[in-house]
Order: sequence, then structure tokens, then C-alpha cells
Amino acid sequence: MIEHINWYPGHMKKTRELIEENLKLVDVVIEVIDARIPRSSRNPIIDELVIGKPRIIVLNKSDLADDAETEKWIATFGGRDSAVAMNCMNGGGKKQLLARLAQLQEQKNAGQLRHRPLRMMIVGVPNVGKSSLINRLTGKKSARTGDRPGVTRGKQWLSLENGMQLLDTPGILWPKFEDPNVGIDLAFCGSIKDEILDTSTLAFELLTVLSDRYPELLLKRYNLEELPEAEELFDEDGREISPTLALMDAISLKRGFILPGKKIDYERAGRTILDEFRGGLIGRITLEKAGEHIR
Ligand SMILES: Nc1nc2c(ncn2[C@@H]2O[C@H](COP(=O)(O)OP(=O)(O)O)[C@@H](O)[C@H]2O)c(=O)[nH]1
Ligand SMILES: [Mg+2]
Repeated sequence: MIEHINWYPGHMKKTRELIEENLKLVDVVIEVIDARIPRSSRNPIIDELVIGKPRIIVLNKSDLADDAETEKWIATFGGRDSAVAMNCMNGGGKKQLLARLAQLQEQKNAGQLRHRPLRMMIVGVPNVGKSSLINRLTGKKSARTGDRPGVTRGKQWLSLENGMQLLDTPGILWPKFEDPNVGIDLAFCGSIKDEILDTSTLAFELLTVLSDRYPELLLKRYNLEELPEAEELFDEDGREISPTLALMDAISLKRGFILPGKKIDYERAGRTILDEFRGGLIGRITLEKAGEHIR
């Protein structure tokens, strides 16, 4: 289910309460983010909420992101004790995550007579792969273990193969939308419906970012010799056109996105570019770089 995204403070308050309530039940919080947009797919309140608890940041969808950038982000987040790259489509990174969880379980039980399984919860903004991670961790054999003594009624736990316990519903956080770039980056990655901008405008924005960051990937994907230069581009009526628009035109011509009357089908071009980016077909791309404020 895609959670609707109308952001208002009421959401934040309710989210906070729900997560605070669940936090009391767990030893560790797993925060899932999108490795392509590690900044925009985080929610600022989570830092405050988890103070005093171990937290592991999962940079999910790392199969779609730039490995070198993912490494930098892991370092930014405090290294391998605090962050792990994952691919929930094939289980990549699961071993590392489980190893870190095992360490935390050992710490929890150090000096204790009775061994207790580690309990954890998963949080994150919509579409980062929370449900996929739950499925990965629990596998096909996942079983609800039902209410347990001392646990708020109605809470359901899933057992991992190693006996650890996972709260079965993830905490859904809302991203911070005050910065318009956050909304745009989330839209690029399909984390919010394409309603903040129309498809061709969103693709236009994406092409602008990609021309700057990953020009060689664009050239390769769209079979182009070079990217249009910033100067001296004019349409047939002599009006100046931007290099990004010229690029969109070039891609459309290559792919035959032409309407009757030889007009460019920007809707189709936009949809294609967005789909190909989201599917990883343009290449492995990180839109937000570690150490930079926006991108
Ligand atoms: N390429 C890729 N896609 C993923 C990965 N994890 C999840 N997805 C896809 O991302 C979409 C959202 O995943 P989901 O688990 O429903 O996200 P949730 O909203 O956070 O629960 C689905 O289409 C998943 O198949 C991943 O590691 N790599
Ligand atoms: Mg889900």
C-alpha cells in the first residue's frame, strides 16, 4: 500500500507517538533509507527519537546507487557499526546486517544469566523497502509469534531464523518537505507519486541533475555523441532553448517519441526517462552526495 503523502503536523505528531510507544519494546531500531537519496529519504525526528538506543541505518536499493557514494555515506553515518548497504531484491547485505545485530544481541546479554533474543523495529519513509526488508529478514517461514507477556496488547512479533524478534509493522515516517528539493528527489525515486510536478517537468529536472552528475551515463544510455552545450541553441522560431530541453529533444528523436505534426512527445519522453532511471537502466546513480547540502 502506498501511504498518501499530504504532509501536515498531525501526521508527524501521530507518527512520533506511535514510534515512541514501539521504541519502548525494542532494543534496536533499523532505519531504512534509499541509497540514491540518503538525505531526502531520512526523517529528522528519527535522530531525536532513537537517542539512547542502538540504531542501524540500512542504505537500501544499493543496487541502484553508485557504490563509491554509498561507501562515503556509510562513513558519514559512522561506519559499518552504524550503517549497511543492502539490496532487498536479492538479499545483498543481509549477512552484514545480521552480523551487526548479533553483536548487539551479545552486548545486550553480556553478564546476564538468561539469554534474551534481540528485539528490533524497522522505520522509514514510504517506498524505501521496509516491507521488503521485513520479508528478507523473516523469510518464507516467517511466523507471527503473537502477544507476549509484558508486551502491549496487539503487538505482533515475527521471528528471524536466528531467534531474534522483529516488530511486524514498520514505523512509517514522513520525509521533511520544507525543502522543495527533498520532494523532488523523492519524486525522482518514485517515493511519492508524480504529483508534485508533471511527468515531463520532473524528467526535465532529472535530466538537468544527471547532465551535471553523470553525463557519460546519459550519453551511453541514449546513444548520443555529446550533451548539448549551454550556448547558441535556438528553436526553429529563433528562440533560445535550454541545453536540457535540447537534450530531451535529442533523446526523443533517437527513440522516436514524435507526435503527428512532428511535435515532440514530451509526455512519453518524460515517462520513459523517469522509468529508466527508477529501474536502474541509465546506470547506478546517487543523486545526493555525502557532504553536500542538497545534491
Ligand atoms: N531495486 C531495488 N528495489 C527494491 C529494493 N527494495 C525494495 N525495492 C522495491 O521498492 C518498492 C517499495 O518496496 P516496499 O518494501 O514496498 O517499501 P515500503 O513502502 O518501505 O514498505 C517495491 O517495488 C520493491 O520491490 C532494493 O533493494 N532494490
Ligand atoms: Mg510497506
